[in-house]
Amino acid sequence: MVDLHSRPSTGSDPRRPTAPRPLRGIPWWSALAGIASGLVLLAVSGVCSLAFSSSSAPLIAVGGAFVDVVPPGLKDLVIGLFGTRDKLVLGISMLLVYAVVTGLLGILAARRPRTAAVLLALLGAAAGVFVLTRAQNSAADVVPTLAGTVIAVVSLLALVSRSGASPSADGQDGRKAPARPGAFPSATASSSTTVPSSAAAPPRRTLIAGTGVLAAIVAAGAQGLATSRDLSRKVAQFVLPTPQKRAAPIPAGAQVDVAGMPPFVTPNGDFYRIDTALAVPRVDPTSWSLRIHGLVDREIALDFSQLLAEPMVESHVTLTCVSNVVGGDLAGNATWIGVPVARLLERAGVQDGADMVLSRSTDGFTASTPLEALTDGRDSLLAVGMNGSPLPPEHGYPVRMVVPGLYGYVSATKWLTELTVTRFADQTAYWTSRGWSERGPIKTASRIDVPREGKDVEADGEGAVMLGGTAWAQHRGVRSVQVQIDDGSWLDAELGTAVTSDTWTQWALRWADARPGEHTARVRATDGTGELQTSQHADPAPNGSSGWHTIRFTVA
Ligand SMILES: Nc1nc2c(c(=O)[nH]1)N[C@H]1C(S)=C(S)[C@@H](COP(=O)(O)O)O[C@H]1N2
Ligand SMILES: [Mo]
Repeated sequence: MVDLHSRPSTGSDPRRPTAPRPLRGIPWWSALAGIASGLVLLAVSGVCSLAFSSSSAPLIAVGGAFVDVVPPGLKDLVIGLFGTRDKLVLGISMLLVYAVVTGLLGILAARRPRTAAVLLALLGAAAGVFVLTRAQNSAADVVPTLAGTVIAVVSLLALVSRSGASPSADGQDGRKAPARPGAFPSATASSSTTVPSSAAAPPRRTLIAGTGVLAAIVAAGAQGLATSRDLSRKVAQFVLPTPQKRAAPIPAGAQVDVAGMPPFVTPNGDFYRIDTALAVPRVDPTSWSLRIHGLVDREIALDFSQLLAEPMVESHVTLTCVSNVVGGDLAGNATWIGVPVARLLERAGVQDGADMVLSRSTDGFTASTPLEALTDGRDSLLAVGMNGSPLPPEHGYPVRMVVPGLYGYVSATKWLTELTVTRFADQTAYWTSRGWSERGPIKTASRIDVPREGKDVEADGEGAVMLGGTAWAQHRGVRSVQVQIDDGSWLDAELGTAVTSDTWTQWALRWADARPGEHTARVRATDGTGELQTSQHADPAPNGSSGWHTIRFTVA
C-alpha cells in the first residue's frame, strides 16, 4: 500500500533537512532498478532485432566486435578451458559486466537521475556504434538499439522516481509535500514533491524490478522462439536439388564393429560447430546472392535459384578444424551436395597471376583458399546440402564452401556471399591476420576413440580387449594405422572399408593378450602417399596440431 499522506518528520534532523538518506537498503534497490533498465534495453532491442540483421542486437554486436579483437592468447586460453562453450562463457561474462555497469548507473540514478539517464543513453549510443561497424549490418540495423535505449532510459527514470529512491522530478503532481525523512538532496528537491512512503517502497520496487526482469526473460524467450521458427520455416521450404553426380553409397564396413565408436557419418545435430558468429547469421535465401570477382575476365553474380539450377555434385568429405588438439573431436564427416567451385571459376575466367580465392561470409569472415585446391579436380563445392538436408543455419545456410584437404579456417566459409580471385601477396584472411598460417593443409591425424582416456575396460572371454579409433589425411587418404600398447611393437590395425581419400577412416584392433593392469596405447597413421604421421608434438597454432595420440587405460 502507498501512504499518500506525508509523514511527520520525526527522526530527521531539523537542522540538516538535506541529510543523506541512510545507505542501508538504498543502493540495493537502486542498483536493481538500473539492472532492470539495462535488461529492458536488451529485451526491447533483442525483440526488435528479429526484424533486422542477426547482429543488430547490441549484445551480439559488441560481443562480435570483442571476438574480432580478442588477442589469440586469451582466445586459446578460453577455448582450452571451456572448449566450444566459449561463446556461452563470453555471453555470461558480458552480462555480468553489463549488470555491474547498469547497477552502478541505477545507484547513480538515485542521486542524479538525469546524469544517469544521459550515461545510459551514451551506453546505448556506444552499442549503436558497434552495431554499425558489424560487416552484415546496414544503417537501419541500429534501430533496435536506439529503440531499446530510449525505452531503457524512460524505464530508469520511471523506476528511480516511482521507487522513491530519488526525489521525483514529476512536476505534474501539484501537491506540495514536505521533504520526506531522509530524502536525498538534489537540485530539484525543493521544487519537486515526493509522495510515496518509504515504508511501502521496498515491496513496490521489488514488484517493478521483478516485472522488468520477468518481461526481459519472456521477451528473450520469445526472441529465441521467433528466430528459430523463422529460419526453420525458410529451410523447410527449400527443396534440396537432386545431384547430377551422386556419391557412391557408404559401405556398411566403413563403420568398424567396436562398441562406442562415433558414427562414420556425423549427424548434422552432432557435427562440431566452430565460427566467430555469436548469433547464427540469418540469411534470407530470397535476397542472397554470390558475387565472383577480382582477377577474372567476367564478374559473375548468382542468386540462390540460379545457383540451385546449376548441376549438383554429391560428395563425402570430412571437415577438420585447425584448432583440434591431438585426440580431439573438432572433426566431422558429412555427405555434401553442391556446385563445384571450379565450374563457376572457369565461367568467370581466372586471370594469370591469381593464386588464391578469398571467400567472404555475410558476417565479414574471410578464408584464403589456394586457387589450386579449387581447380585441381577435387570435390571443392559451394554446398547447399548436408546429409540429405539443407545446410542447417549453424553450418552455413544457405551456402557454404567445402574443400577436401584444407582446414576449415582457410576453406569452409559458411554463409558465403563473395569470392574474390586474388593473390596471397595481395590479401589476407580473417585468421591469417591474427597469426595463423595463410595456408592450412590438413595434417595426417589419428586418434583412439575406444577405450576413452582413463577408462576401466574388461577383457572378453578370451582375454582380449577391442580398441578402435579414427584417422584422417584428407585428399591423401589413409593407407594404414598402427597401434602400440605399452612399449611393445607396433601392431597393424584393421581399417574400415575405405570410402574416398577425402573422408576419415575408422580402425579397429583386437588386443589378444590383454593383461590386467594399467596400460598405455598410442596410435599413428600412414597417409596415402606413404608418409608416416609425425610424432613431433605441435600445438594447434599456427597451422594445426601434430603428435601421436596416447591414452592410459586399465584392464580389470
Ligand atoms: N562465416 C564463417 N565461416 C566459417 C568460420 C567462421 O568463423 N565464420 N569458421 C571456419 C572454421 S575455423 C571451421 S573449422 C569451419 C567449421 O565448420 P562447421 O561449424 O560447419 O563444423 O567453418 C569455417 N567457416
Ligand atoms: Mo576451424
